[in-house]
Amino acid sequence: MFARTIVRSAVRPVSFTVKARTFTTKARNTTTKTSFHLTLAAVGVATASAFSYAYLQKSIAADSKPIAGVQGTFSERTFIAVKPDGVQRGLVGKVISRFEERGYKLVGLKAIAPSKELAEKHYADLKSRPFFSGLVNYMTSGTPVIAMVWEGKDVIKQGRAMIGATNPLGSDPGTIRGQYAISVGRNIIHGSDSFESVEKEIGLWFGQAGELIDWTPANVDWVQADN
Ligand code: IDP
Ligand code: MG
Repeated sequence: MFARTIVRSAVRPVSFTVKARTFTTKARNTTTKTSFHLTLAAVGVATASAFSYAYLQKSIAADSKPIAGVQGTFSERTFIAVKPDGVQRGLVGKVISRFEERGYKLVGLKAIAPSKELAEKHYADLKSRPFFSGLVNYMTSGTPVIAMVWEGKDVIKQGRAMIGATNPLGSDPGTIRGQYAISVGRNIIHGSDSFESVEKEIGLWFGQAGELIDWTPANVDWVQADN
């Protein structure tokens, strides 16, 4: 797709010059030569782009771990999402900073405006609750959700502790909800509550191969070692 776009835009000026050359014979030769060279250049650029695109796709580190990591190890993972109210309020950076500064490793990140189907599946356990349809509407407002996968020691439990209680009235002031939210219906962030939820939620939001990146932080021993 990328290569096709380049070919189309690079070739367009050539067909324009072809029309103009009918006025004089001399100009025809020059223009034809120029057109030929431009076409060659366009083909060259397109081919190089196609190759480098294929190379880049291939060179991205494949995720070699189970989708949720291994529970109870340094590779344990959790699914964290800044919900649409957090995005509208410009709190994405604050949330990312908290997890980064704590020492966790970001292995997946994307902005996604969830479909109704995705929101309903994500919150399937709350289907019978009176606020369910309002919850789905809020999640599918068209404002993106910033979906993330974080990895590190005890990240599921620690992630929940950092986020704070579901109802901000009960969230400790140092938690994310305790600092940034006042209403249970607009509590800005989601975090998986168990290993089973992590498996389900990462599968829903990052289910395609290659969406999570396995990498080693340079400071890994300074952050994770137990001695
Ligand atoms: P959690 O997000 O802390 O895991 P859950 O009980 O799983 O809490 O609820 C999922 C989401 O549903 C909450 O984060 C909140 O956005 C919404 N929610 C939960 N309880 C209520 C409620 O009583 N009224 C409105 N929305 C609620
Ligand atoms: Mg929950």
